[in-house]
Amino acid sequence: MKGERSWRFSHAVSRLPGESIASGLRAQAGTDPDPKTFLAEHRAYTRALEETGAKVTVLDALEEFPDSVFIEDAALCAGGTAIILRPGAESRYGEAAAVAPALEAIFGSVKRLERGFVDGGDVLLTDDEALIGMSERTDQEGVDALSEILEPLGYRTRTVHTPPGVLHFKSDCGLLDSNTIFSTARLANSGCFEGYRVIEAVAGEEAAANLIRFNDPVFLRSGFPKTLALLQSEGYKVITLSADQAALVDGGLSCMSLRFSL
Ligand code: CIR
Repeated sequence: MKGERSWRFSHAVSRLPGESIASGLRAQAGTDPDPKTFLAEHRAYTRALEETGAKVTVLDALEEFPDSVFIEDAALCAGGTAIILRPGAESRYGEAAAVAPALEAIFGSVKRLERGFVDGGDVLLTDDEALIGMSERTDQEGVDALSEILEPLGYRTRTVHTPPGVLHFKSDCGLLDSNTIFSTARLANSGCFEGYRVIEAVAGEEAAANLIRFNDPVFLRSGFPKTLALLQSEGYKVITLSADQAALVDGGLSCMSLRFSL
């Protein structure tokens, strides 16, 4: 089933950050994100997705869930199906039920992960494969349960490992096209991308690896000039977007939308 289904999208769903984003989870204490600046970055992000021709639905902020702007962790859209996940952090568990009504309205019905834990940030979809990274948020039971849902949708499953100290599998990689993955060296060196072409992140710019291909452009976090030049030299059309506020709470570009075609 090779084609364009891993990067050509008609729709995206996103959720506004709330004032409570300053209480978002993070691995290391640091500066709190500023809700107003985050909102401005989020608007620029959703507008950029829309400018590719997609319909973008922006859901209201959920103050009771500080990390709910990172909507990708609560659900996965694959093969025309929305799957409600079970996020692995206790404070984020309720985000799954909270996103279900919006996805039911768009898809008509949804499937649900019934056991284990999976954060969507640990799932990299290619056209015919789901690479699922075991991590502090995603466990074997969740991988097994998700595989059972994805296989009838035409995805083989490859269980891979998120490097120690890295929040999510996709913190360190992103899809560039149906056969090409951009990855940090520390992740690529694990051999998890066998069969794909890998473009390695530039040393010192590893944080740029959390990029997304959404229709024609690749969206890259601004502030990584060597990565920008590398991707352009490889022939990709690149749009840079600030995600500095998301980064203060360990988020990036991929986490802030669900991307799919109907
Ligand atoms: C968290 O720790 O869950 C959030 N502060 C950041 C989630 C980022 N999501 C992602 O990488 N998929």
